Amino acid sequence: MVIRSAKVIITCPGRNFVTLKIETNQGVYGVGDATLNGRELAVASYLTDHVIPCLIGRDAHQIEDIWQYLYKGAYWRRGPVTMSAIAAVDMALWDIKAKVAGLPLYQLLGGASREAVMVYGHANGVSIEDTVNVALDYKAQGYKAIRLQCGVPGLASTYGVSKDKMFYEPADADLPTENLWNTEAYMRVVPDLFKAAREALGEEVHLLHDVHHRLTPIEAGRLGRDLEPYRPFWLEDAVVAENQDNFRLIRQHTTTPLAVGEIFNTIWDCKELIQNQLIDYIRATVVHAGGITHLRRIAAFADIYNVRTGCHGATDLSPVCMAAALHFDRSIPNFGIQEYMRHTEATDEVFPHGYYFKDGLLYASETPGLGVDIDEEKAAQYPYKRAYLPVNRLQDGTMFNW
Ligand code: KDG
Ligand code: MG
Repeated sequence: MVIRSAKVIITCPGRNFVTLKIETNQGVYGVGDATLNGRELAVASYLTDHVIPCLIGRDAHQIEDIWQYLYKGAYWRRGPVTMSAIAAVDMALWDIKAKVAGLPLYQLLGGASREAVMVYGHANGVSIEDTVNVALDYKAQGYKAIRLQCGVPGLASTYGVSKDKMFYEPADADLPTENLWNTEAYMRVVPDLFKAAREALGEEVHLLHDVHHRLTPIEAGRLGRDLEPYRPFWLEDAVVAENQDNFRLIRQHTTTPLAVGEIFNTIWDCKELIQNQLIDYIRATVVHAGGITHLRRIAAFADIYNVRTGCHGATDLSPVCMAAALHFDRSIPNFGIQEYMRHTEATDEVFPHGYYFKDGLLYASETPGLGVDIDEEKAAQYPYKRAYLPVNRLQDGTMFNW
């Protein structure tokens, strides 16, 4: 079965998504997510101009060899653009293989290690009270884990706190929005948020928080320690991670579990973090970390160091990526949790899928393949619209860490 053709589909049903569709000479096709928030067209070009010509005529079953060919053969390795493009090819090929086998993908990845996967939802609010009220709604909907983010007193806007309670979309403008940041005010409000949330929500529900890389290691150590009485499930992206030793310093000061990795692209970004047991959860996900093939390698490596997975699952990861992540999550032994942010209705219509949410868990589709498709006619109704993630500055105007 050889690859006959492949194309890139760009659509914006509320936000931009880039999807690769690979067709074989036997009529079977597969889809892969290639969305890189704020840099979508770079991946689209990488695929159309540089990858697709090399795929035509190859055996669609040779997933591992095609992965190695695209990674090693390009000479220029790693990076989000390259790895998102490779991921899209990898997802589409796994989709094809599972369709041909007549099995939902998780069956080809070793079968189910669990029936369904625990997810966390996002409770956002301008104030502590607002956030706690939204978190109570999530609890009432059956969520077992909830991420808490609230506005920082004195700051007009804060990255990670959405204006919309149902849908969170950080890529909000034709040119980057600029937010201001105040570490001291932030370090005061987050422990108060967790205290109020524990009191309102009780002991059973897991509580998470994302720092979005806005602290130094010693500040993160302090925040982790201040949150310990409220037993957070994790503290995410506490610091920037280019210097993996940052996490050693945090570890010396707190037992709050640490999660990082949504912007990682390969195992090399987290090798030291994992083998030195400096983190508890690795958040790399299918689309930005080289597809199912490479993410399985990262997870297997993490497993021997007691690090569990917590795949990124924000709205910029399309339903194609979410479907792939759920088959992966369902199969691996060291699954921890899956992030889940609802897509808009228009997105769900462009990407019909079989996965569903029930009682705090997501269930992977049981149809052969990934269990997700793209409706090309509907996709064509939503042309690409440039959108950027915001930029962060300290109040004195200095460009900040992340
Ligand atoms: O593209 C960036 C977003 O996906 C990211 O800001 C969301 O931090 C995020 C998260 O944890 O979902
Ligand atoms: Mg995050």
